[in-house]
Amino acid sequence: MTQDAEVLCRIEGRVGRITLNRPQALHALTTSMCRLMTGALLAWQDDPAVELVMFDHSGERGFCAGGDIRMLADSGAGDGKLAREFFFIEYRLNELLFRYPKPTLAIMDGVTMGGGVGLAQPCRYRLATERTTFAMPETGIGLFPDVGGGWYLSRMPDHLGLWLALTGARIKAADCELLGIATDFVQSAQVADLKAAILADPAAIETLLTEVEADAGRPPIAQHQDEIARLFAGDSVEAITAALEAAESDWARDQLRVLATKSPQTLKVAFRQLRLGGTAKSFADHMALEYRIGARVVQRHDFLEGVRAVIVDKDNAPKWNPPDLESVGKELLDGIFAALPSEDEWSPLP
Ligand code: QUE
Repeated sequence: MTQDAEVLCRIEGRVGRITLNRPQALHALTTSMCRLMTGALLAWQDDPAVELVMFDHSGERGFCAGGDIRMLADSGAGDGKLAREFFFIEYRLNELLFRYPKPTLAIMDGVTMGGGVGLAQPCRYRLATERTTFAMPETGIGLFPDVGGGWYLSRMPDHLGLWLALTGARIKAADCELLGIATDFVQSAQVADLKAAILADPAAIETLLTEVEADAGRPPIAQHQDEIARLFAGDSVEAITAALEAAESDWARDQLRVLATKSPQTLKVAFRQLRLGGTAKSFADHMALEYRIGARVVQRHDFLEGVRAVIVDKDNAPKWNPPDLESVGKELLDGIFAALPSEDEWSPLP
């Protein structure tokens, strides 16, 4: 381990500690960060010196904003090889965490989006603070809500996960608790002491969390839960937008305005992805499906254009192609979801 590595993996006391350390990019994940974390987790899973694994981040801002989007777009504009390699390794890490044999803790004390969600959601303890902002914003850049999004979001009540996936809505700690995204809430001012206490006595984590647990307040989304349950129950993205149009509430109009800015291709991909994710036999099976999607969409127009508009030029005026929901046909979607040649398919770590 070196102090300037992009992720710091070390044993402190009886805790394997993984500190995301790329603050200039809000700790967005690179391929080498995923490799380092996977190596540490594999070494620790059979090491009796490690009782618990803790994920946190260095510095003040953000837990993890996602993935190295510029690299993915540069690769996608060419042969896509490095982008596929990133997804392959990242999803293996996500799946390893999903079945990890030791207790795991993610401290989501800041922005937690995309790739950060893939690290935090499989953890047993998922800590939110008043600084937590959670989102799966990929429909805004023509990507898709990956890292297991199709699995987790489809298992949330009342279509709230589908609402998160389609709109890319940003939510705070109380909503994260309502949705089961966070298991515990503490004030960020308590985080340093809590970490020190867990590092000193990881076996006491449940008691320690209970001792500092605070009230996250009222979840704002509860006000719209019934409306989401009704309006996002449709059998297609078009059915959902039709229901929103018919609803004639200010909130429904706001959702329509948001959806109109998103990639029509990604909206339909995400809808199908969550449908399939909700009935997947295993998390690993589902990640093989997400890899097929990722391998395709990373080379398509909407992702390259979305990154240009939102991340590079920041004009927030992407020109999607296909331009509307009606033009995103079944054949296009079938192609994105189709099996890859067997030698290119994703597989979990042995
Ligand atoms: C969708 C995304 C990402 C995003 C914005 C989206 C994403 C991501 C980042 C990001 C943010 C700040 C950084 C950075 C990356 O933004 O995955 O390096 O400093 O990593 O709308 O999927």
